[in-house]
Amino acid sequence: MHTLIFATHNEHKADEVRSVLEGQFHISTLSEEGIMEEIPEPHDSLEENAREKSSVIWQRTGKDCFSEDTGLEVEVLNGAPGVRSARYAGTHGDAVANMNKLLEAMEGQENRNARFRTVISLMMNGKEHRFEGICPGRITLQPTGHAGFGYDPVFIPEGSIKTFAEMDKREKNLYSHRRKAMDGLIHFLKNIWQG
Ligand code: ITT
Repeated sequence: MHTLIFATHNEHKADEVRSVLEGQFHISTLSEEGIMEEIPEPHDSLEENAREKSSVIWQRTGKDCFSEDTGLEVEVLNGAPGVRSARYAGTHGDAVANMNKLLEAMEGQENRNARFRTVISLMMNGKEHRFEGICPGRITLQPTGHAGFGYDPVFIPEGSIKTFAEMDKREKNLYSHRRKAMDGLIHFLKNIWQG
């Protein structure tokens, strides 16, 4: 089976991606490759940050790899927190603080429209290929559910009445931005590897 490095330290993302791939390709994460340091995300767009992560790992390993960067884009906040989603409240990856800051920023707002956007950057033989996935939905008034990660407890995808944090991985994958971006990646890889 073909192996790809997934340039992430986020085990939740890796779990979701593995459950989409289900035995089609083998995924190896950065910790499994022995790469422990954080890869910087210094740019102002998801596209540039995703490319930074995949190209750093490509240069380091010389192996085919992909990364993804995801942002939550809220309509009344003009697309914020967007590329700053992980560090919206200051500390990288503090999900509770990030959600609290978001709910405060949206207090009294009737327009709760938002979307998750994922950009995947695949590096194969040093050349980049990019895939995008968008999940429209809305922000709840308070966190609900305990599954998933990040902003999942405050996001209801269009077509559902549950937050992502009230769904198991399989159900989240029916709607999710990450799965939609993965569909593009899988289609591309199947064409290359399986003709
Ligand atoms: P990497 O190692 O892949 O960079 P990360 O956790 O730093 O992992 P991102 O920069 O892509 O990931 O994450 C942006 C933030 O958006 C992340 O901290 C989460 O809080 C949130 N996020 C990303 N995907 C999400 C999802 O599917 N559901 C809820 N929140 C999500």
